[in-house]
Amino acid sequence: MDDLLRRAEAGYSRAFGGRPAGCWIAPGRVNVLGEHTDYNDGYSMPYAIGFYTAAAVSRSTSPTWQVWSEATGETVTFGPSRVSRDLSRADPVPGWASYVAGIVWSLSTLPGVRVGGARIAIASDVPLGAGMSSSAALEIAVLSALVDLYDIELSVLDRVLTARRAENEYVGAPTGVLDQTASLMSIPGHALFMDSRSNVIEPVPFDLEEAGLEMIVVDTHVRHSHATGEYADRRRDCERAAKLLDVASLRDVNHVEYLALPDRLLRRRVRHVITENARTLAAARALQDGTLGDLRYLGAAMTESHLSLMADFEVSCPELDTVVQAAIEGGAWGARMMGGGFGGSAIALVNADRSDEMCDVIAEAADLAEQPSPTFYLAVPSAGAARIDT
Ligand code: GAF
Repeated sequence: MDDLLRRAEAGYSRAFGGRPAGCWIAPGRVNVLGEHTDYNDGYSMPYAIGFYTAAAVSRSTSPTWQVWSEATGETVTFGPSRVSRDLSRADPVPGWASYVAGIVWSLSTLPGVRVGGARIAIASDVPLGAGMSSSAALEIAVLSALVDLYDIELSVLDRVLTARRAENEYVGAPTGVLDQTASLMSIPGHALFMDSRSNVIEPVPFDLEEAGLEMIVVDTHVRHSHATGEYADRRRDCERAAKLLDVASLRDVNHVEYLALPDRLLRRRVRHVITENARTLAAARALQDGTLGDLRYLGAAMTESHLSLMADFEVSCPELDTVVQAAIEGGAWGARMMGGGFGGSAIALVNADRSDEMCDVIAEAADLAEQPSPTFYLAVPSAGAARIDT
C-alpha cells in the first residue's frame, strides 16, 4: 500500500507540481457466487481483494479535470462541455479516462450537486482488464475523492448508483451494481451478501486464513470488454424472458414458472439465474448461521455455478473452462469463472498448503491446451474504499 500511495503522489507531483490534498484508494473484487444476477434483482457474494487503485487528488480553481495515469504515462484533460449529457454520447472522453469523466458527469447530474475541477493522479495495482473490476476501483477512488473534496452529501447507496450510472450511461457498459458495491463496502475477513433488489448488503464471515484455505485468481489473459456486445446480449435475453413471463425481473420466477417459455435459449438463461440465486442465497445463509461448518463446503456450489454459466448462460470460454477443469482435477474444493465472462479470470478455492502446486497444475493444463500462460493472484478478503492521509 505504501508503495502504491507513493507512486500516486509522485505521479501527481510530476504531472501537476506540488502535493495532492489527499489520497483515496478503492479495491478490485472477486465474486464468490452470484454471477449475472445483479441486473436481475438477484443475489451475489463478492469481496474486495487486496489490490487497490489510488487517486492522489486536489481541487483546481478552473472547471477542468486533468487526469494523469501511471499505466499510460499520459495526462488527459477535459472540461465541462465534454461531460455534459449530450456531448457524452457524441463526443465522449476516450479510453480509460472515460471512467473518470463518467464520474464527474454522473455527479454533476445529481440535484443540487456542483463538482468543481480537479487534478487527479492515478496509480493502480488492480490487474487491468482481468475481470477483477479495475474500472470500478478507478470509479470509486475518483468518486470518493470528489465527494470529499467538494463536500457532496451522498449516502453509500447513492455513491454506488452514481458510479454505476457513470458506467452505464457515460461509458456505455450496461453493468449492474456488483463491482461498485464490493469496492466501496467490503470489510476484511468478510464477503458481502448483496440483494440487488432491496439493496440490502449483509457482511458474512469469510476468513479464509482461519479455514486454512486460499482463493486463487487465475487470469487467462483473454480480454473482453463489457461495453461490447455479448454482456449486453445476455442482459437483453433476461429482460426479454422477464417480459414474456410478465414479471418485473427474473428474481420473481421459480423453477416451474419458467417452463412456460417456448424458447429453449431463454429457458437456459432463466435456469441459470434461478439456480444461481438459489446457490448464493443458500451459501450466504449457511455462512451467516454457521451451519456451513467450513468454507471449503462452498466449493461445490462454486463449481455448479461454473457449469451453469458455461452451459446455460454461455458466458465462459475455452481458457476459463481449462482452468476450472484443471483446478477441480487437481484437488480444488471448487472453481468457477468470475465476473462478466468471455475471458478474464477464474477463481479456485484450495487448501493453503497446496496453492503453489495448484498453480503448477493449472499452468500445465493451459500449456497442454496451447492456451496463453495464466497469471495467478491471491484474493484475500480486504477492506473497501478509504481516504488515506499520508
Ligand atoms: C460484470 C458487471 F460489471 C457486474 O455488474 C456483473 O453483472 C458481473 O459482470 C456478472 O455477474 O462484472
